[in-house]
Amino acid sequence: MANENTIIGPDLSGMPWEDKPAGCTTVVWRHSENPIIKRNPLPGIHGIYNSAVVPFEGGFIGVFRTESQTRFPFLHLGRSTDGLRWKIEREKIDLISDDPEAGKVWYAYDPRVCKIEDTYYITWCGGYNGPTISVARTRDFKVFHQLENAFLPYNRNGVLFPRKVNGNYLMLSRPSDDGHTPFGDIFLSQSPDMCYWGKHRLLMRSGGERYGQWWQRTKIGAGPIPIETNEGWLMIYHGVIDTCNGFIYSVGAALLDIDRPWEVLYRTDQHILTPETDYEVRGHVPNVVFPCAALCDAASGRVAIYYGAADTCTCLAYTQVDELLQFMKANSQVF
Ligand code: BMA
Repeated sequence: MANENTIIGPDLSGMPWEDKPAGCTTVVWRHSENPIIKRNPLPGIHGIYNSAVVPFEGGFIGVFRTESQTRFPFLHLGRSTDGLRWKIEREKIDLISDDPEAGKVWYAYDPRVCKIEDTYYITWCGGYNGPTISVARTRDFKVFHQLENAFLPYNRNGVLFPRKVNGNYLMLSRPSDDGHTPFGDIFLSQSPDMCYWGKHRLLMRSGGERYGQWWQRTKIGAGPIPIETNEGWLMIYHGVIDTCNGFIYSVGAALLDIDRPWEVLYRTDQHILTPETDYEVRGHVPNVVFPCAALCDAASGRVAIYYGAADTCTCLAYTQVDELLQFMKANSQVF
């Protein structure tokens, strides 16, 4: 298939990549050496997963959900020259806050990292009398300033857009409950200053009886930072079904209007990645694939998706943006 180069952004030829294996018929394919961060990666750490990676100073840097034997999650910094082999710091990220109340966050998980202009923003699910969206900024990954929580509890999966649209910062999020939420739709909110958030718009509903979308019928949540393309914002997200054996987390994709991103143009009417391999169906929470970051190369249209597998380890999968857009157009249901 011709490569139409639809990503708007920098070239990143050094990012991880493997061509689609011969005979593979799916639009997303797994890295051959998954997981890239395996179970028990460090002494006393039994899992690193649902984590966020960005290019930085000629290599890659990441904010990692790291769990010790307490299973209480914190964020740790990691560095890599190739995006595959990671050196994770033993100490959690130290956050500075001007207002001690804003800094009172008990736990931290499912981070995303978004570069906007010359600043990197980290959003994560922080505990402030229940889960909500916490935010910090850094320029150098040495000093981290924690900002105000974006929303009231309870909320999860806060994902920023990589540039302002119509003068405002944009954030996707998923209002939730204080437990293993059995519902959830994605909303889009705007802020002039990264402190006060409003103009909350319903973006996408979970599937259900009416739509025949059982893989995403229970809840949905945004994944990596949306990727700007010349056809719209490519949003990769997770969709969940409740079964008699618990939740199953899969991955889907949608395309949002570039100037009015609260409007969905296409949305895959089927998952593009679902738990199938041993490391996805076995682990601390079986049957979870949970994407939190994507690297992409505008020159080649390559996309590498980082996802947590079974709440235990960190994996990679690949797609080609023009192929994914074509797939979405041919297999779309918007609701
Ligand atoms: C969600 C979050 C994720 C986790 C998923 C599956 O509610 O807690 O971190 O991967 O459940 O356990």
